[in-house]
Amino acid sequence: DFSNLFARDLLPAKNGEEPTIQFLLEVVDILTNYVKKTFDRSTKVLDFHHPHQLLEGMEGFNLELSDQPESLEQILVDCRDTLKYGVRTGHPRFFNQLSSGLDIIGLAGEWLTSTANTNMFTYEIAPVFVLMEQLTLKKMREMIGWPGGEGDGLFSPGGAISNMYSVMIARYKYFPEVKTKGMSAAPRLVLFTSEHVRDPTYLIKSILWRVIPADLEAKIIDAKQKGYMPLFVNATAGSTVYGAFDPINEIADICEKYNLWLHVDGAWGGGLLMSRQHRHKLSGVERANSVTWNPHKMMGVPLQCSAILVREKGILAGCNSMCAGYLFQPDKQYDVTYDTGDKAIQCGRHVDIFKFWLMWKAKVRWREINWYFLSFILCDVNKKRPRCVLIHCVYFCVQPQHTNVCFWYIPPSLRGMPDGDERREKLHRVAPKIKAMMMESGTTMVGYQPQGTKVNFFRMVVSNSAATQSDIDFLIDEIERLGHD
Ligand code: ABU
Repeated sequence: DFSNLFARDLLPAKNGEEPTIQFLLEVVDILTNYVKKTFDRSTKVLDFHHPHQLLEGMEGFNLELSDQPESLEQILVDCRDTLKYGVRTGHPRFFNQLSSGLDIIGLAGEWLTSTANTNMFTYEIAPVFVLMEQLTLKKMREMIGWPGGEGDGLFSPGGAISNMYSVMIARYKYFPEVKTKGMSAAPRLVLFTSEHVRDPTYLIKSILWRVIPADLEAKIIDAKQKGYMPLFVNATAGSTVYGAFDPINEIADICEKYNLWLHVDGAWGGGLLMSRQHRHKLSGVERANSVTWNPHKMMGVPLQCSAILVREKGILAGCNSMCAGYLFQPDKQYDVTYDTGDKAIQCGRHVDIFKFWLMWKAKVRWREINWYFLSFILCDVNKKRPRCVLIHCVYFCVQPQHTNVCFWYIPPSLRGMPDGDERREKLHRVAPKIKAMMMESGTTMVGYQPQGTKVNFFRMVVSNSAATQSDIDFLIDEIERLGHD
C-alpha cells in the first residue's frame, strides 16, 4: 500500500531504499503487464477518447498538475492510466506508422538508458555510450559501402533533423564562410528532390514515384541559367507514402558531372542495407556524400533512433562546432575528439545508441523479415477482393518496392458508379470515415491520406515484426466490416 508514501520517502531519503525498491517493482509490474497485453490479440490497439474527454478527466485520471504532491499510490494509478489511454504501437495490428513494434531487447536498452540518465555531449560523462555510438556508426558506414567504414556521423532526434544536417554540411562544404558571415556569403543555393517530398526548392518529376534523372539534369541546367547555384540533390530510398526508391547510381552520375552534394534519405528504406535480398534497392548509396538512416523505422528500434552518416570525416565538427568552453575544454586528460557534442547543433543529446547497439548484438543480422512477404500477401488479398483497389496495381502494375501498400476501399454503393467528380468526392470520404470508426472500435490502425490528384487512400506499412498473415487478413476484414454502407 503506497497511499501514505510520497516521493520524499524515496531515495535519496534516509531509509528510502526499501520503499524505492518496492515502488520500482510495482512500476515494473505495470510495464511488464503492458508488454504482455501488447502482444495479446484479444487486447485492443487503443481505447480512443477525444482530447476534451481526456482533459475533462477519465474515471479519476486527472491530467491537471495539482498544487499538492500526490501519494505514490496515485502516481502508480497515473502510470497505469497513462498506458491505458495511450496507443499500443507494438500491437501486431498497429499499422499506422513507419515506426511500430515493441522489441524486447530494445525496450531493455531504453530502460537502461533512462536509468543511466546521461548526456552524449562528452566522453567524460558518457564514455561507454560515446564509444558504442562511434563503433555502431562505423558499422553502418561499412554497410553503406564507404571504404573501411571511414567517415563521420551522429544520432539525431529524427529523420528530418538528420536531413537538415546534410543540407547544413553540404552548404558548409561549398561555402564555409556561411558559418561566420551568414547566408549573404553564399549565392542563391538550390536543392533538388522528388516531387513527392514536401516543400522542396526544385521538384524533380518522377515516374512510378521514382525521380527521372533526365528531369533532374534539365532542372540543374535551368537553375544555372537563372543564375542560381545548384548545391544538393536528395535521392529518396524508401519514400514515406509509396516506399519508392530513386535510382541512386543515375543520380550520382549527374551529381558528379555537376559537382553537387548527393544525399540519400534512407530514413525509411535504409534498414534494407542489412538485408542480403533487398539491399540492391539502394545500389549506388556508396556514392552518396551523406545518408539518413532511421533504425527506429524498418529495424524496429524503439523511438528515437535516427542517424546522419557522412562520407567526409570531420565535416560535422567543422560545420557545427562552437567550442563551448564549459564543456569542450581542449586540455582534458583524454583524447577530446571523443567529445562528440560539438558536432551537433543541439547541446544536450539523448543516448539513442544503447538500445540499437544491444539489438544489433542480440540479432546480428536483422531477420530477412517477413514484412515483404506480408505486404505481398496484402497485395494478393486485395487482388482477390476487388472491393479494394490497389494503387500500386492500378499505377505500377508491379509489386510495391517496399512494404508500403496503398489502396482505396470501394464500398458497395460506389462499385457500379462511373468515374467522375461525384464518385471521387464520395471516395475521398471513405478512408477517413473508416479510420474514425476503426479508432472508435480500437481494433486496428492504418494510415490514410490524399496525394496530388488522388483522393484519400489507405497507406498500409508493414514494419512490425509481430504482425502475421492473420493480422493482414484481420485489417482487410475490418475495413470491409466498417466500410459496408
Ligand atoms: N517522418 C515520416 C514518418 C511518417 C510516418 O510514420 O507515418
